[in-house]
Amino acid sequence: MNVLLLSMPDYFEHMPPVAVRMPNGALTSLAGNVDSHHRVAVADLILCHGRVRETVIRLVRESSPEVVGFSVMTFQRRTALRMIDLVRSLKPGVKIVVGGYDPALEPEAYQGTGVDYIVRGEGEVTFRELLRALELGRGLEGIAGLTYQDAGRWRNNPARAVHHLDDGEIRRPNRGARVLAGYTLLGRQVDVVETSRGCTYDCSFCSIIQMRGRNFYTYSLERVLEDIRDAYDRGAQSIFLVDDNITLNVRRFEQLCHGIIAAGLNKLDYFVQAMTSAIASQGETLAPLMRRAGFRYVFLGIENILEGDLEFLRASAKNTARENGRSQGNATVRAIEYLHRNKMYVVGGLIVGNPDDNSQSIHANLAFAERYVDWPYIQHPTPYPGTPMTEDFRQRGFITNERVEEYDGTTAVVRSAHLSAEEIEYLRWKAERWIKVRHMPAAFRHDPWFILRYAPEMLAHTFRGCTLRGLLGLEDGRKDFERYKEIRREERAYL
Ligand code: B12
Ligand code: SF4
Repeated sequence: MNVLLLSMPDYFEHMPPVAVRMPNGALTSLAGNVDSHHRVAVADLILCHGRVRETVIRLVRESSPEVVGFSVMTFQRRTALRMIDLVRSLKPGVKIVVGGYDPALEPEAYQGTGVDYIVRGEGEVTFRELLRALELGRGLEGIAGLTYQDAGRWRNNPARAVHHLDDGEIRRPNRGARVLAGYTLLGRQVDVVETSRGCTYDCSFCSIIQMRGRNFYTYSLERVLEDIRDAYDRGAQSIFLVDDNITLNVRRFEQLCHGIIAAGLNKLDYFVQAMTSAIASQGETLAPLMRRAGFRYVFLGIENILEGDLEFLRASAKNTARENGRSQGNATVRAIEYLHRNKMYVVGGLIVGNPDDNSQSIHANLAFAERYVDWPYIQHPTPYPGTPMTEDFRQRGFITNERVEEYDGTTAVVRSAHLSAEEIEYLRWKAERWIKVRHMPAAFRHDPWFILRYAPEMLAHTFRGCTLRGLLGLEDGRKDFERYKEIRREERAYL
């Protein structure tokens, strides 16, 4: 069968396509796991900004798919549904499959929309079995993890058990299926690699637990190194390790670093998401090793620097430093010091706008980011489907915006007890622009040509909506903010 797999073009404030165009790891993993006689084309639509409609029309013509699969996050739902209509209009008989966090956690949103099949949870084996059943005209009732229509009614087959990853059931991704080019992270070709799946914590804002439960499974290091090698052979210069929480097993992470060095793959730049408590407690030995392995940016899920907010986010445990099993207070500063001492940059993940936040508590977090983090990744609590936090906000009546296309993490859609959603977003937006600018010299030292060429575009993105008068304080900065919001509203019409 001919299969076309698409990821959505929607991006959010911290990932301007001029600087960041990352592949979607799910699609190549699906492509690597269907039976080998299928012809699969993978297209990440982040690569064709401004030409989304034309590109989809061309891809449908060229690949003539019998099945089209969509990978969708919640803020991309509206675009996905529009694109499904477009694909159907081009090829009425095509079968449409959706998967990823949004369809899995809110399948009802896709029923009655032109979608034929919804894949819940991990997709490799479910999708493989679905293609087999469609090809052979078999029934679908035995395919775990599938939601489908039967005699006009939607049926949810039982959930599929999470894969244990160490048994070879999931084969390596097929990057050769990609039909678009141009992936980049600040000018270097980037690829994504998974080494593990899952997390044993239960932060209230995170979708992972609802998706797959609290667990942690790992691929063999041999497979991981082969996967990195494959990405490298295809031109990658940077690797984003997309694991939910690779630092759950620090010994294994250290072995991976050693493996990368031994295989000579430390000439690549690595980006990883890490837990502050693990870096703080093991950083003495772990951080220098990470540096030798090529790690350059470390995303730290700091979430918040105030205890009350951390409790609300259920993120206290992962931010607590421990020594000999004893709590030694907040781990964040210590983790950051280890990373900085070893010449790595900290992408600081913070969440402001929690239920009890007022302007002082938000300013305290912004001041922390200004002082300690190299690249701020500050977001607002966002009520994604199925998370405990969503339920909490709903009960308090704090959700002020139900337009899911704005659930991108940097649009505040929830108010606090003291501030409106708009005010929360304004405080963050105003401070964060300047923190980002401070990282330009470091980025310039690493990639001078890229920065020289694209700095104007990157700055224009960061300061969208701003006038000189506003920046100099001669005009109320809120006018700049309103213009920014308007630009953001317009650019969400990807199709
Ligand atoms: C790495 C990552 C990123 C990276 C890279 C994204 C990319 N291009 O792949 C970066 C840092 C850029 C990123 C950014 C964002 N992310 Co992100 N990200 C992740 C993370 C940690 C891993 C994704 C991944 O690659 N997993 C590995 C692949 C193999 O697994 P998978 O994506 O789950 O896919 C499997 C199934 O879902 C399913 N499947 C998926 N698609 C499809 C399609 C079909 C047809 C089928 C059949 C099956 C299927 O099968 C796949 C294989 O088993 C996830 C959390 C997680 N555990 O997945 C969050 C996550 C997906 N991100 C999330 C969000 C919200 C964002 C942001 C909007 C804001 C933010 N919080 O950072 C931005 C927006 C990005 C943008 N486009 O601008 C949310 C989505 C929640 C939701 N309900 O939509 C998640 C779940 C994290 C969370 N907060 O809980 N992200
Ligand atoms: S530690 Fe990270 S991956 Fe684990 S539940 Fe919390 S936010 Fe999600």
